[in-house]
Amino acid sequence: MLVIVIWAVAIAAAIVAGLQILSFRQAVLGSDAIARVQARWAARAGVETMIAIMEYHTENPDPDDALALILDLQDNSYGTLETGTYDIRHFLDGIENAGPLDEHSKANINLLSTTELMNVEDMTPDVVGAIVDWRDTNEDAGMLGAEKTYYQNRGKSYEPRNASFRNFAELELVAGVWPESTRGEDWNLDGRLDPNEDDGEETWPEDNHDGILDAGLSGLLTASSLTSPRAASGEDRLNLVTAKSEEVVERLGLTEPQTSALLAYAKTPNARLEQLLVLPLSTLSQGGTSAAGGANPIGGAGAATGGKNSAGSSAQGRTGRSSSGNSGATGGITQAGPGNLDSATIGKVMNECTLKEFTRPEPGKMNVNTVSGRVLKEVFDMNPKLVDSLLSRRDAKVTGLTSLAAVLDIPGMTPQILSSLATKLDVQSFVFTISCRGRSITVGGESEMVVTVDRSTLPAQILMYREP
Ligand SMILES: [Ca+2]
Ligand SMILES: [Ca+2]
Ligand SMILES: [Ca+2]
Ligand SMILES: [Ca+2]
Repeated sequence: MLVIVIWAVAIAAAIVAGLQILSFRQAVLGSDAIARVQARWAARAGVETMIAIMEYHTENPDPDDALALILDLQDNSYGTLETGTYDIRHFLDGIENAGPLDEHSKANINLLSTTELMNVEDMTPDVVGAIVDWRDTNEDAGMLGAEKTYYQNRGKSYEPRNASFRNFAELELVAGVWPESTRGEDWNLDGRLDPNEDDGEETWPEDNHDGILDAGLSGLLTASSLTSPRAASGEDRLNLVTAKSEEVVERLGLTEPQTSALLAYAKTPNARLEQLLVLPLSTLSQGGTSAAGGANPIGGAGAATGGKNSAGSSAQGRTGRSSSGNSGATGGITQAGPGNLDSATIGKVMNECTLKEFTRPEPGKMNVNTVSGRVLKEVFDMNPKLVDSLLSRRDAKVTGLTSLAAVLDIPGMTPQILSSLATKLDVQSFVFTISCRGRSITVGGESEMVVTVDRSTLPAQILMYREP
């Protein structure tokens, strides 16, 4: 009898033990699931926080502080919740930064000329040809390009967009482009250095195990930055072609003669606001054009050719001005000379005005406050010394550069170079990519979200969402 009892107890104990193991396993499974959910919600909380900050700054812009948004995003890039934490960061130019990546820190592939595309590291003429054919609206393949038939003949199920690239990943569809070159070490395109991206040849992808993310083309190019009618002040840009002079006086604080000269210039064919940096307003408003010809961009050689044209370039203009009081040429009325605008005012005109009706978002300029030095040096072939002084001027300003005119006086800068730069650079950013990693506090689950957000409209719009 006793034997049976002992035996029964032993069986019961075994059953209990078995049940315990089972329920322990289930608990582990359960807590894994919980950890995943917690991590995912932590990541989500980080993304929502970033979007809320972007929307706040869209509603409450500070035209006197170009870094307000960037710093606010940075300061909140790490957060702790009851059940988890999140952190948001990105690599740019080999340095890891807190906060979302500003898409306006990179060159928009939809805006690059053939020459600029060729400047990009490891780019070959056939790839450049295929990129150009991909985004141009026609079906005429360039010498080394590739249009619809090329893709058809290779059994591809898609054809060139014949319009702007919608996102960076689309570049991998272009003939001759390989993920190895678009992604470099950043195989999951999240802008972060993941363990497998920094372990040498141990796992895919190949990397050099140096603790720095080499993101291939994705570190230099974007397709997401965009234009907006929204000016630095938050108001819509004032279209000088159609604006009334009262509006100009009120918005920009110009004098009457300055206003009429500015409006007169806005109505001339080929008027460009960047020209204000090169020639006096009085010259421009009377149809004077840049003697420099303008075609010469910011390239290294430009520094030499652009030279000291600034002060004396307005040969034709001067004659008009020196004959001051007299009837003078065609325009006549503004002859008395509205004077030149000072550089702060020129900056304001460039920040707040436009010469073109805004119909829909187009590929965006880069933001001088976040722009990658590598992009300026490599893609735009800018003089490296000039880039360095530009970046150190920017980094020295607590409020960043609120206008491009603020760099007119840096070493090596000329009005011509700056005017050319102004066609590519601005002081605003609308599109950011949030790469957010959430961690569960309890068991250490992880979850990641990569979200591209356009804050130019309210509510902000999500352009892309991924959980890599
Ligand atoms: Ca085409
Ligand atoms: Ca990565
Ligand atoms: Ca690896
Ligand atoms: Ca590396």
